[in-house]
Amino acid sequence: MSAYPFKEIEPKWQQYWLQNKTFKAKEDPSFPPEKRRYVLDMFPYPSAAGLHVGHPEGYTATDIYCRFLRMQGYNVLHPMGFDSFGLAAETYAIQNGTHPRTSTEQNIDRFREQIRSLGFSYDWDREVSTHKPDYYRWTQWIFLKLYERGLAYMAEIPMWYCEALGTVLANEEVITTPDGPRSERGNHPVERRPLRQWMLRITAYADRLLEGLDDLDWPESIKAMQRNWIGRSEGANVRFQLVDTAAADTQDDIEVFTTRPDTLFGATYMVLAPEHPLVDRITTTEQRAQVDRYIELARTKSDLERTDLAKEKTGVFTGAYAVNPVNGAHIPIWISDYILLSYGTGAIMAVPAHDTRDFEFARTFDLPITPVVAPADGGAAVTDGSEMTEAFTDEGIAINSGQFNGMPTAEFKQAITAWLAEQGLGSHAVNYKLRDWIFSRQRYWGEPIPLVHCEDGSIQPLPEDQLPLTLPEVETYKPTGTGESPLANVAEWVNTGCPAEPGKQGTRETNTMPQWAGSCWYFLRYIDPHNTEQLVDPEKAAYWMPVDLYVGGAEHAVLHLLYARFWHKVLFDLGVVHTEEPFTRLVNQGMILGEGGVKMSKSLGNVINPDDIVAEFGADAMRVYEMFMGPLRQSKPWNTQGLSGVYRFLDRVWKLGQRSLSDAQPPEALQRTLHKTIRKVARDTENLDFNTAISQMMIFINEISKENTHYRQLWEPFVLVLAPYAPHLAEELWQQLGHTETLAYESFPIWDEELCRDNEVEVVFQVNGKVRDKAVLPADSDKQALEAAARASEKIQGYLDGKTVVKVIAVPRKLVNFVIR
Ligand code: ANZ
Repeated sequence: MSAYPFKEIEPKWQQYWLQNKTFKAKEDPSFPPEKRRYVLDMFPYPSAAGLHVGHPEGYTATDIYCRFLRMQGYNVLHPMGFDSFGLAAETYAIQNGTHPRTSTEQNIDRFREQIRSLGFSYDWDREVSTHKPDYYRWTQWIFLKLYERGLAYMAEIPMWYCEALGTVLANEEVITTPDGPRSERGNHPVERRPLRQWMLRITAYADRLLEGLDDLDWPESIKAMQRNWIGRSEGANVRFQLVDTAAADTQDDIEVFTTRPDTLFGATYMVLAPEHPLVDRITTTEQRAQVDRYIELARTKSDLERTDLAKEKTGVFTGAYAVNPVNGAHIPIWISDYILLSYGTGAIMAVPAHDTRDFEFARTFDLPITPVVAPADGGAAVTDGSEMTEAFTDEGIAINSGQFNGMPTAEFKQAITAWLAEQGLGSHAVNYKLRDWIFSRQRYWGEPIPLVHCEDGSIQPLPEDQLPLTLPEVETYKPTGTGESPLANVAEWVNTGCPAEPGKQGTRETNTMPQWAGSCWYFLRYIDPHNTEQLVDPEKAAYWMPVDLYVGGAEHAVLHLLYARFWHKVLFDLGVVHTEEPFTRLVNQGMILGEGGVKMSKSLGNVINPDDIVAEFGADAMRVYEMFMGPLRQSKPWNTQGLSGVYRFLDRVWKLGQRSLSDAQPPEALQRTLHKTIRKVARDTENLDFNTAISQMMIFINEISKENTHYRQLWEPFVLVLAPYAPHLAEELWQQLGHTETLAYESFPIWDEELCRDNEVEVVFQVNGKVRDKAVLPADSDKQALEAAARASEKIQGYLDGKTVVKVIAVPRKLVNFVIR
């Protein structure tokens, strides 16, 4: 018998689904809210390289899940589109003169082809591309709403600028080298220059962005990253008077932000960021030359380099002194690059006894160290700073702190903050690491910002009925060399009327939006992609939103997900959407590594092209293989042998399907295997544990292959169970069974609990001896099977993540224990 003819089957069913619009989603009111699901993939950037094997991993996972849901009677929205603005198309345009639209749309066509060749069940009538004017019209509309609400503003921001490339660079485009920061492209020197930028006031939403995380079903690690990124700190702002000297203007005082106001008695010096505006005014004549030199040096360093804990501390004394408000001590004021201008007030009180960086700085420059906190557990209190070998950063009990001695840290913080407020010297303060979002790019290939700078100096929004403001054609995509976008060269586009005052002149904003913009809200447009009156019909949005499951790579842990949450909250405030959060459940697929466990990369020559796999083994084999490689959330290496194994499994299924069917009653043992298979596949698919579902299907096929008779009663349900995973093959087999319509909406088989119940035991999963999860498993599961089941548990994965498993103890019928370090 010939091998299974995937080359005929697969295109045939892809055509069928497309022509019959099998997966078209409708807002059908007969589905109650709990029977509607919105399942979303992170849409791809259509790069010239085409799809890589990482894309189909997440896409296959959601596709299986969606196909399963439809068979469970859900109404499913599952769309796909393209994140099609961005730098790569522009760089290509500069090199080859091809319009970015042309190359982008070619890439999109190729991506769409590749995605379709994998048989995903998208509703293609909802496809969007962020570079299309009927899409970005609404991106611009959202920008206008942000502007109206005071959430978009202009500011001079120090930006990385590369003289040689004549352009501004994003942080990601700047690399750290021994010769200072350089451009990733071309390795040219770069420096910070203040440039006019559009900013979005995401900081106004900091607290809501934090609070919203609590109720989301997201990986804890991603939530933690978002919390750190927002970086909320509570403490106090404290004002220090300057000591009257010839140079210093004693009218000024220096305000600092501290999370440890309880250490005020231990503040033995102060440090300002080199760019702090007071530096110029307080520096004494003797120190001026040194200070100026230091400031010049700091300008070329990135924030990351400046705050690197491991780095040698550098700094210069300004010659000025301040008064410590609690004890009247005169303390010297230094500048150092470990203080960032952009955080807190850009100045600190240094407490070397209790802050690691201050400690190193004090040791380097021989500044006094006064301990003011002793360990609460009564451990040996160091009262003399000269005896300290490192800073004591824990909380504890106050010492060397006058009337506050003996007070525990938390209480002292409150007491001193109240005292400072009474004295008019300070107040309770909250600080965020989160900065406002620099939202403009000096580029061509992005959404134009729909604002006009009018003659009278005012900035006027374009009236909504003039949207979309489309990109003009330009002669060159090269940056202007002045830090302005190439759009600045197009006089006939730039010069326009002032929208507010007819007859008056204006010039258009020439900066464009960053690539993040379009991806902040695309999931809303899928809901109503052809609406010319509204971004989305609120009723349709209410039907589908929020997204029930969002699957994509962990590389978007912070920026994309934070920006999208921010915009969603603004749209919520505008009444466009009815939920505060866009994505209820988030799953990050693990990375697919090259054979041998290393990253796939062009230079290693180990990149796998999905097209080759589809051509040689078929789309179903590719899908099943990628899901069989290991748990979805874990990274795993590509393995060609594993792929052949999956291919042989599908080939066996095909060949079984070609046998003649018996309508006789199958033996009970086989019925039990079938029902266990149905149950396992249903449960595992619901939990996205696809690898274990597939192995159960393999077990089933093994069992029935041993029989001489091929039973319809076993085969029909199996074909349906297989369908979400290998849909082309399943459709073909279903047709061979005499059905004339797609199986996409057939009911997923129901298992008989009675038939599943033989010989099962509850097994507990432990990590370092603590029970962390349990599962009901076949009583005869061997050690390997037990370990595999434990590793497939999401809870256990959480504990193993990033840890080294030293030993695995598996006791059949009882437990699995992971000893980790
Ligand atoms: C005195 C002190 C004593 C501090 C102590 C810490 C420990 P987080 O928690 O990250 O918010 N700081 C304030 N502004 C800074 C700036 N612009 N650049 C660098 N460091 C800055 O950190 C707040 C603490 O970081 C502040 O509390 C301040 O040092 C420092 F035992 O003040 B602390």
